[in-house]
Amino acid sequence: MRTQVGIVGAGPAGLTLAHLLHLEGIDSVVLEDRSRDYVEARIRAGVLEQGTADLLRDAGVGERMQREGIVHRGVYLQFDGERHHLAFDELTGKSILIYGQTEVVKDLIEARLATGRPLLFEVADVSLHDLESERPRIRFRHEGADHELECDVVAGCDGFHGVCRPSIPPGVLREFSREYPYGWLGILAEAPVSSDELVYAHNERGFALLSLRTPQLGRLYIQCRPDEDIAEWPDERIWAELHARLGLPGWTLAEGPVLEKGVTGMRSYVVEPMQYGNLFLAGDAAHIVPPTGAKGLNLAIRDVRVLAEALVDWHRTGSRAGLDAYSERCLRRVWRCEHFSWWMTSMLHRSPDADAFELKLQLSQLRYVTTSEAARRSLAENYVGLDSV
Ligand code: RFL
Ligand code: PHB
Repeated sequence: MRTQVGIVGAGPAGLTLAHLLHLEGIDSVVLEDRSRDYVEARIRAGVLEQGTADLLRDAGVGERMQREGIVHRGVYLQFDGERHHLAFDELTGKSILIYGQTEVVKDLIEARLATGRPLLFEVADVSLHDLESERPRIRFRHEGADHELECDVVAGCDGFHGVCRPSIPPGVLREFSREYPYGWLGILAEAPVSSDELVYAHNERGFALLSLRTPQLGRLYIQCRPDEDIAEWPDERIWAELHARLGLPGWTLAEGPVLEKGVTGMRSYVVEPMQYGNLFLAGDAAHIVPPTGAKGLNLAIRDVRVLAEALVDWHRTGSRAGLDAYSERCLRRVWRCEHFSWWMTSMLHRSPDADAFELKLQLSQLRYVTTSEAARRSLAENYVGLDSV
């Protein structure tokens, strides 16, 4: 088998890349180790930057997103018993779109299958070879047979736990990381959503977030220990904690059946460079952010946009300048989002060893971002996505 771009991973990064390349007449093969059902059901992000939504729409995969996505013009920050609105549209001229990652992935899979080009699910034993040569190869098993795929380049879009990044020889990459002493316990609940926009709540009991997938389907999170045992969290306990952290006089959180629940750890992580020979890493394969800034999916899609442009340029002109600049171009945005996500996380979560000093600093910062126009605008422009980086 031979293709121009071998794509490992059918998450948002791999699927978007395959689609963008197809539109430009560049062939690819997408290899995914999970089943289609699994990939389409994996609940993750819910917030699309306007730039991400525009990209999907311009690429012709935004039809359902435009119909079913919910435009939000801002978010609420809650602390010290009060809820403050940040109007992103007034501050930046931009808004965000609520549309689940599961739906983005379903739309992209449908678009890929419609092209008739290969998207193989449930591949096993994926390994990369000759990455520094002009003919890198991917070996894998599929439906009981061994295969070898020869490519011009390999796109490593296989997430944080994938095989692409570990295929790079030791000593090439530099890693930067931070672990946080807490995680998020998230639920999906069949409950009418009690707020018109997302609520990020600072609370002495720990952070809480009210989000949604549809007006009838709430997505809610509470800060917990990174190793929290979900078995210790019956639904009543989760709701009680959500009420305690999000509740305000005169406002009640609506409850409903919990359809799904799970615990996610939080980390910040970046590798530099995002390239080795003819392997290009994109999305979570190269960087992770804590979810507080809602950046992970958006960054993954930005990476592959840069990569697609560089590959198209190479294909058309023979110049590798875009490919050579790929890592540096992406990392500028990656680090801006790393900082923003770390900053939002530090401002809103309670560390297990937090003292009164830390709490006072957080509250002071929260008051600053809700009262100073300059500070509000800074948060808003980062949240909706900066074009200048
Ligand atoms: P993915 O989505 O992890 O996809 C990688 C794919 O590669 C497959 N794979 C392999 N395939 C073949 N061979 C192998 N050896 C393979 N190993 C792995 C995997 O099965 C998978 O299908 O990475 P990608 O495409 O880079 O996309 C990144 C995003 O998924 C991620 O950044 C976001 O979900 C992060 N995130 C959020 N991002 C946002 O922009 N806004 C949000 O509101 C937001 N909320 C979140 C989040 C992530 C969360 N969790 C669970 C980590 C909320 C949560 C709770
Ligand atoms: C979500 O809806 O899953 C969500 C929203 C905002 C975040 C993180 C996750 O910051």
